[in-house]
Amino acid sequence: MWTIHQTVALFNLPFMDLLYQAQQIHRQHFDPNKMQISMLLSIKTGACPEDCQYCPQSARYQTHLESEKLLAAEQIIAAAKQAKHSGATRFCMGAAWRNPNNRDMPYLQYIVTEVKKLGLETCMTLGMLTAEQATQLAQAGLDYYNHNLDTSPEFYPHIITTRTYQDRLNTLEYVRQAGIKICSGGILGLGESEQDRAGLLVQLANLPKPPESVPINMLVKVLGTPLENNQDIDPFDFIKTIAVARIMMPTSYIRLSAGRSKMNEQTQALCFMAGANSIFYGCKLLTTKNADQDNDKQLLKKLGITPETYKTAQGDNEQSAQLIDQLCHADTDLFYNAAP
Ligand code: SAM
Ligand code: DTB
Ligand code: SF4
Repeated sequence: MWTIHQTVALFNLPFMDLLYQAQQIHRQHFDPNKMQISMLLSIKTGACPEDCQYCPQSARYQTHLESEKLLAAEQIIAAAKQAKHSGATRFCMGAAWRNPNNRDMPYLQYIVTEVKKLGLETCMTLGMLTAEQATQLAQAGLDYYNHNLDTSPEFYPHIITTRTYQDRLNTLEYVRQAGIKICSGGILGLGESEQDRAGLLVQLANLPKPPESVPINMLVKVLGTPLENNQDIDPFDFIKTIAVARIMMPTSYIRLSAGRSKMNEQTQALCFMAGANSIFYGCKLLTTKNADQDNDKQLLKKLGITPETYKTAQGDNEQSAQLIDQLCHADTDLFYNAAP
């Protein structure tokens, strides 16, 4: 079990010592030159009843976002095909819900089955789940469920009041019990202290089993949200948090998640050195701009990093070959374009 004291001690290490330790641990468990590539699609956008202060999709803030109802299955499957074609191994679908309605479960199960048939890993993030809903998604074959703890238990009530930290932990428990892999992480730049960052990582690392995937997001400041004028986080503090996460959760994938469009190449490279080995690729996150795809291809190429392959039941590795090909021939543009 990790303590706050131990975690803060890691944060206090000299930067080079911390990075060296993280990189050593990283190399014990992963190929340092491989990157897991996920693609995101918002399957239901905006008009969310929750009050998460960072989120452009909350109905409480005037963010100039066009709401969209749940997408039609054909639209989702077409986007998944393009993601596969671009070389992604995982397709993540997000909905701006507090929780899914039971009446939508058969539809969501159908989507999971169809996306899996394409030879992609599936991930959904739909808000809070009941134990029964988690079981239904598991039965459909959902590989990952994303549900972030976002920050420390102490700082959390300053950011969200419409559901509790314990609600989130309960959903993670139902997902785990149903046999779905957990994707859970947080956001930096909410106004939290280093102690809060340590608190978040302690919560994640001390779960009965740490999440298989840990997204570390940098706040995307969206006009109209209460956090629109937050201070930027120092890139070194961001890199340090990745390194501490890597040390505390040696076998989890750490995703350098939202915020890459505001990071220079050197910051991203240091995040990869600190142990980040997963990214969202594609022009859009859920509702905001992602890092430029051509720049991503160039950056990975410059660093000699290639996409990880997902070995499907059919042994289908062709999609990774696609992205490798595109990384090496940056002029071919076959990339996925999410809805504008
Ligand atoms: N509505 C569901 C929920 O909140 O559980 C799923 C979608 S929600 C948009 C998924 C995650 O995106 C949030 O938990 C949060 O960590 C992240 N997120 C949302 N807005 C963000 C922003 N402006 N910057 C960085 N991350 C953000
Ligand atoms: C996660 O941790 N980050 C992603 C994904 N999980 C669903 C979402 C980032 C959203 C950034 C703001 C937006 O594009 O709306
Ligand atoms: Fe709604 Fe999820 Fe955004 Fe919170 S983070 S406002 S629950 S879409």
